[in-house]
Amino acid sequence: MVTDAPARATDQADASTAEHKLRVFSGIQPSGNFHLGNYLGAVRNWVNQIDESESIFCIVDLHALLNNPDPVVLQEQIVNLASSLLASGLDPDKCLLFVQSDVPAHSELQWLLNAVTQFGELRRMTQFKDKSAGKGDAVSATVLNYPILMAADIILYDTEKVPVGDDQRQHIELTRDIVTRFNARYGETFVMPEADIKTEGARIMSLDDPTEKMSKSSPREASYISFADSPDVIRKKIRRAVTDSGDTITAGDDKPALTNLIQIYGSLSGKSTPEVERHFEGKRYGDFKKELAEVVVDSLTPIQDELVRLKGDVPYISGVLQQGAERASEAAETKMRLVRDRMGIGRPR
Ligand code: ATP
Ligand code: LTN
Repeated sequence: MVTDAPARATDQADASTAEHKLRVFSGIQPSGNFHLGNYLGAVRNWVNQIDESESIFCIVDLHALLNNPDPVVLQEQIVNLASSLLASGLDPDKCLLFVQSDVPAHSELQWLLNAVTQFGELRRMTQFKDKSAGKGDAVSATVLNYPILMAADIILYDTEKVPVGDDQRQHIELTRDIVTRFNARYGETFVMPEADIKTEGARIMSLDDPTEKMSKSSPREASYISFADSPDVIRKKIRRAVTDSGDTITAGDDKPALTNLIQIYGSLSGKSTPEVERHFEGKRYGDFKKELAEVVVDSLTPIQDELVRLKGDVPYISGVLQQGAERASEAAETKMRLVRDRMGIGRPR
């Protein structure tokens, strides 16, 4: 069970004791179809460490506004994502799961952190460069300010470890800079978080373009394997996945497509890249893809069955999220009182 967060801020000495459970926080956007990259790069790692840490997971609906979602669709995506997370193994008795906007402290802290964040650091973020490309001055301010909200999400709960995929490394570096600056200016207030990025599965690429990361908000369905895909659709997508020239099943810098498929196979079957290469020595691309498709289907089917069951039980999903939000709010509010105090805002007390 997750206990009260606030003790953490002043309780760093605990870190060396045997009972200390690391505070883990991560977020995911309700921005489209939960896919294999989300699972292998992030959510599977959330589940794997749930017993030995105090975990908080957040469906970041405010971040998803970046894509201008239709309000009705956004609500559906929140239910879908919550169901996918629970079905993937996030046991609500062992972690907090809630929706970001249900805890208004996230947006409040985001505004306050603007005071210790520079325009130049935001403009230099790779994600800002990618998502603003070609838009000129019309680019939404959410794209620029996005990493400050992410920093607020993380540091509000005295987070020590942030399990994410490789694409979030830079945002966590910025979060660390924000913590350093805030603590230096206002006194020790926030815990310094660290990224937790695994070597396996941290960057799953698109099936139709191995130079681009698999992404929820991609308009190209063939680019990702969604947890909503049927076994036949999964088999078809893998059969049509692009490959590299040559005929051996080997990874390498000159073989981005095969490297990606080998990564997926290895991550799901628990094999290293050399083991996968050995397993497919002398085999053809077609044989590899057939076996890969079966490994993916077998791994996803039990999660998908549970996902369908949960999705139909909106009152249950809503109850889990409400309970998560209530408990997160208590921790967040205690932290916010300290932050407001440190910054000297609010009426005199
Ligand atoms: P969007 O396309 O809307 O940005 P996304 O698919 O990138 O969505 P996020 O909600 O931004 O997903 O990310 C949730 C988590 O999944 C993050 O920890 C992120 O690093 C991880 N993740 C996303 N895509 C991949 C991927 N292709 N490989 C590994 N991890 C990924
Ligand atoms: N920016 C992340 C999602 C995200 C997040 C967070 C991840 C929002 N807040 C806090 C970890 C911790 C993304 O786009 N993947």
